Formats: sequence, C-alpha cells, structure tokens
Amino acid sequence: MSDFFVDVPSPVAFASDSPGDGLQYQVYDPDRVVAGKRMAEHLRIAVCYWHSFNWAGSDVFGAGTFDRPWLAGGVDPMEAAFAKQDAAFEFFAKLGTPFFCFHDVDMAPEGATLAASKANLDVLVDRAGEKMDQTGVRLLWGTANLFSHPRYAAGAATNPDPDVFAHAAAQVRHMLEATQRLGGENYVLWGGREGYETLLNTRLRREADQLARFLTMVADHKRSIGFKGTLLLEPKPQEPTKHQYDYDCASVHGFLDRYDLIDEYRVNIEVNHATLSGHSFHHEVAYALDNGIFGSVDANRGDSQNGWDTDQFPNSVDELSIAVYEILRAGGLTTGGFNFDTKLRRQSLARSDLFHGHIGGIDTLARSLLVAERLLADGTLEAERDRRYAGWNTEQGRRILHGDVDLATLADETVAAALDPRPVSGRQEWLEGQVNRVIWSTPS
Ligand code: XUL
Ligand code: CO
Repeated sequence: MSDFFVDVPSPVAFASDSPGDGLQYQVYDPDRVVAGKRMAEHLRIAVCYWHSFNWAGSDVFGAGTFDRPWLAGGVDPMEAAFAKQDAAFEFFAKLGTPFFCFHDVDMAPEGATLAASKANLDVLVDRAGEKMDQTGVRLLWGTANLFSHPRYAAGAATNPDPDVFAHAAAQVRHMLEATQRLGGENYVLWGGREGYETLLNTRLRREADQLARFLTMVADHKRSIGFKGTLLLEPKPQEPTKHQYDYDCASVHGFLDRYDLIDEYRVNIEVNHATLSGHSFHHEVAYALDNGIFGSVDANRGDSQNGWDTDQFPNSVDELSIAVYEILRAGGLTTGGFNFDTKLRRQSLARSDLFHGHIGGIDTLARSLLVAERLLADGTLEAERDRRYAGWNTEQGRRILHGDVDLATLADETVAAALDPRPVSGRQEWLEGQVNRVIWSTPS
C-alpha cells in the first residue's frame, strides 16, 4: 500500500454519531439494508481515475494547482503511471467504495505508435488487476479517450478522415478488451468530439452514418470476444464541441432506434450533462427508464449560475432523491452504478480534500436513497399517477389505444354523446409538498 494520502491514515468508516474531522460517513453505511438490499449494492459507487488522479487542477486561465507529483514534468512516464496507480488504489481502498472507472490514457502513457500505447496499457492493466485482487476494488467501466489528442479535433468516428476513424477503432478495441480482462461491468463511449464546430463544413447525415458504423463495429466486437458487460453511451449537449450528436437521452434513443442499435446500447446519464441540455436529471433518468435504455449514472452536478460542465460533487438531496426514486421504483441498478466523474475546485489543495469531496457526495446519495425508499413505501406519487390516468383503464380508453376505433368513428361518437370533458387539477403544488415532507421527515 502506498502512503500518498498520509493525512488520512485509516479507512473511512461509518460513524453517524460523530462528525469528528469529517473523514467519516455520516449516512453511507454500506451494509445497512434499504428496500431489501445493502446500501453498497444499491449505489454501486465508483471513483473516476481522470479528474482525481490525472488532472493537475488547471483551467483555461491557469496552470495546475494540485499536489500530484506524478504529473510533474521530467518523471519517466511509466514510473509516473505506477506512482499514480499506487496512489489511486490507496485512495479507493481508504474510501471503501467498491468500484473505479478509467480511460486508457488516464492509466497508461501514450507511446509513439498505437502498438507502443497498447504495450504500455497492457503493463498498467496487469498491474491494476493485481491491485484489484489485493484491495477487492472492481471496475465499473472502462473507456477510451477519443477527444484529448489533436488527431481527434474534428471527431473520432465522425471525423472526415477515415484514418482517424481507424485509429479510434484500434483504441476502443484495446480498451474494450482491457475492460474485459479486468472484469469491467460496462464499457462507456462518450462522444466529446462527435459533433461539430460549424455547419459550414459539416455533412450531418454522413457523420451520423459513420458514428452508427463505429457503434455497430464495437457491438459486433463485444459479441465476438464474449464481453458480458453493458455498452453505454454518455449523452452531453455540447462542450467541447458546439453541438454533440448524443445531445440528450431522447436524441440517443432516436439515433439507436434509427440505426437498429437499440438492443446494443444503454445510456450513462450525467447529472451535469442533463442540466446543460436544458433538462433536469430527473427528466433524463425518467426518459431512459421509460424507454428501456437506462444504464448508469455519473453523479457530478453543475452550477446553476454558469453554463459549463463544472463536475462538482453532488450536494443536493432535493435534486437526487426524486431521480433515485425512479431508479428504485424501476427495480434499481443492474450493471450500472453511481460514478463520481467529479472535480475538486482548484483551491482545494489538501490531499484530504479529495476524501471530503467524495464523502460528502456519497452521503448525499445515501440520504437520497433513504428518501427514495420512503417515497416508494409511502406510495403517494404512484397513487396520484394512477388516479390521473385512470380514465384510460375504461373500455373507451382500451378501444382507442388498441386501435379498435378510427378517427372518424371516434369523432362521430363524441359528437353524438355531446362529450364535454372538464379539466381536473394536476395537484403539482400538493405533490411537491408531499415530496418535501418525506425529504424532511426521513431519518438518517
Ligand atoms: C465529459 C465526461 C467524460 C465521460 C467519460 O464531460 O463526462 O469524463 O464521463 O469519457
Ligand atoms: Co461523465
């Protein structure tokens, strides 16, 4: 075990009655049974490798502020990758969360050629496998970074140059196979540059066809190697490109349907991406669940004052509990989890700050789960939804939905019966009050 996080000497434990130095969970008690399952199994928390260990705290105006010695220049890239991996697994083990996620280039340095990059990745993946065996930490998902290198400036699968498509294919093949070797439960594709900067130089339909071809090749390869995990697309409306094709869950759903990929992919919904697309996280989760494409969550939130991806740690039970309710109501997560695709603020310099961010976010999720359990047991929301649509359970509702009546017949019948339906209350304020009362009254 490495000793990078020396200011956090022992594993973070559950201690509801002692706030202490903040290095305890106040709500997240992995073994506590909630709605028939352990909290840890409900939430399936993952830590991300990239923002936590492979980002120095830079922004567009300034250099890195964090204490990440392996990112400093002048260190042999493989030695730096080993030091980073040691610190990452020390962190995972001390935080006590079951999963992590990574991109190929977070873990292993790129070499001068694809073959050299693959060789580096293989070394680091074998080493990660040993650390996973030692610590019990598992892989929620792997992914390939198809957006940072300048070759991907005009996209990966949607690039006007087929050689770039081919380069991306090689990277995804290596990383999908690495994910399989590590027992990963999912594989994510986030199309950060699969979009456009200007329509003046863009052929929309061609790029969509290229993307579909790429995703079909990935799904075929998944089958040919027998990878049992779930393939996930991560919607985001824009940033870094002006417009991204995987704009939101509905766009992804329509795309998958159009290209006959609906059985191959699900979505990884990020809270911050949901709000950037002009929706709520609740909306994106409900849409995905209702359309059979819900897969996993990136739990990081945005900041309502600005319009970019701030990747902050979750801190709102109000925002999360209603979405967790929908997930619980639908039977809970399967291969997915709650990944912390989260960034510290640039002034959070202490090594222990990485713990405080995760502990606070995990407690927020745990509390949201407790609220969701109560909302489900209380039944008010479902009873109200049932009441609102009850008319469709009548013979008339059935006839209409089953296509037993055409437009002209329905119109004639309606005129003859002189139907004059009256609006009824949607009871929104009452429902909001009910949800709030459950949030306020749920004990930890
Ligand atoms: C970018 C983002 C990515 C994906 C993985 O906004 O969320 O980190 O989660 O590539
Ligand atoms: Co993400």
